[in-house]
Amino acid sequence: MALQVGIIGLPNSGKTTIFNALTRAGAQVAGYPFSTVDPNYGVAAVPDARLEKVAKAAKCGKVVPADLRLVDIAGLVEGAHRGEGLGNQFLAHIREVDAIAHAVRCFSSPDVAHVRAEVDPVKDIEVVNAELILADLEAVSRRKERIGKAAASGDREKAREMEVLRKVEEGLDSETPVRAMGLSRDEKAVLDGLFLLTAKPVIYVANLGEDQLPDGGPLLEAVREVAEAEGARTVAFCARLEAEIEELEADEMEEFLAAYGIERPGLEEFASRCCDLLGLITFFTTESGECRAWPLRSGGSAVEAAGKIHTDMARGFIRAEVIGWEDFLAYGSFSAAREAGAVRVEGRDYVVRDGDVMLFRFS
Ligand SMILES: Nc1nc2c(ncn2[C@@H]2O[C@H](COP(=O)(O)OP(=O)(O)OP(=O)(O)O)[C@@H](O)[C@H]2O)c(=O)[nH]1
Ligand SMILES: [Mg+2]
Repeated sequence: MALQVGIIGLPNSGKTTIFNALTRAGAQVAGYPFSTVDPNYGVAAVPDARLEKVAKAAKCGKVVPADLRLVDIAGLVEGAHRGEGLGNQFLAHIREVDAIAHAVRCFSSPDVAHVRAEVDPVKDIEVVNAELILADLEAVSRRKERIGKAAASGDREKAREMEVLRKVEEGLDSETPVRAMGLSRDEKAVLDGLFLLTAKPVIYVANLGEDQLPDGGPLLEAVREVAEAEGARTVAFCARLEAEIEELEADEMEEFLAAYGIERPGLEEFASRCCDLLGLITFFTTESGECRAWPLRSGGSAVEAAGKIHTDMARGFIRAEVIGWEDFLAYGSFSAAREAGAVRVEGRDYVVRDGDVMLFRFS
């Protein structure tokens, strides 16, 4: 199963607008809460300036960016862990994702209902995070009940699990998400089967109003502070504006962005941050006139990379020729780079680096 990022947040925070802008899926957006009930699944192309450069150097006619899988989830309200709103459904959908993009409303608009009288992104974040923490507390307490007897009667593995569960419970009680508890690899492994919501990596997406561009102002500052406190990143953009510019040609887009004082579409940064969050790196191929970016888990080997392209390539793997993307630009082809002695020959266990351009030999 390909890794996916779930977009969560309060109703009317702009989740579906963000999802549509990235995936061009055209899912329903509305000014009333709970316009999304069933999750929307979509695939976005990850913009990558390196890919464009490699394609140009290799004179490739076709450019295929890496995919990012997104899920747009129903809005959450206070009490979701008890089943308020679309609570339980919402939580079940979050369990399935590998990372979370938490959409936070910073824009004010008289046409778009808000659960409170005024826009307060910090309170909004607290409401959402509190629900996730409460849901995790329930999961932990259920697990404790389940293994309590075994742990007490000398089952060492269960006793160890109990120890970790107690530690996590304590942290959750003091409102710390699991991801910010500094757990060891072993401790995390013990928790794996529980699919805890606050253990998932998160990025905050501050959805700004058109009038808050380009720098976001005090509301964005406040979101950043909350994010930093738990070691998370923030991206900020105006989702509605970004959705509009997605429809434009490149030069028109630049003009449009410049009018708002923006250098680069926020969606681009968001997509690439999502890949980081999922622990993915990118390698490139330039075969048969097609330049392509492929996602690979960080630490992945050459044979795994080959398997991304085709299972046969992994099965019959002989060797990989590798050159960093920046070095590749000077040559434009593997044959030219090979002649200059700039290509490395690597075996199946080679750990692929972010930005490698690769050519696989297989039988
Ligand atoms: N002014 C302004 N309005 C926005 C922005 N982003 C979204 N909206 C509007 O806010 C409303 C809600 O947007 P949605 O994307 O449907 O919000 P949602 O979070 O998916 O809402 P639910 O699915 O109901 O939970 C729509 O009317 C959008 O047009 C923005 O950046 N600025
Ligand atoms: Mg929606």
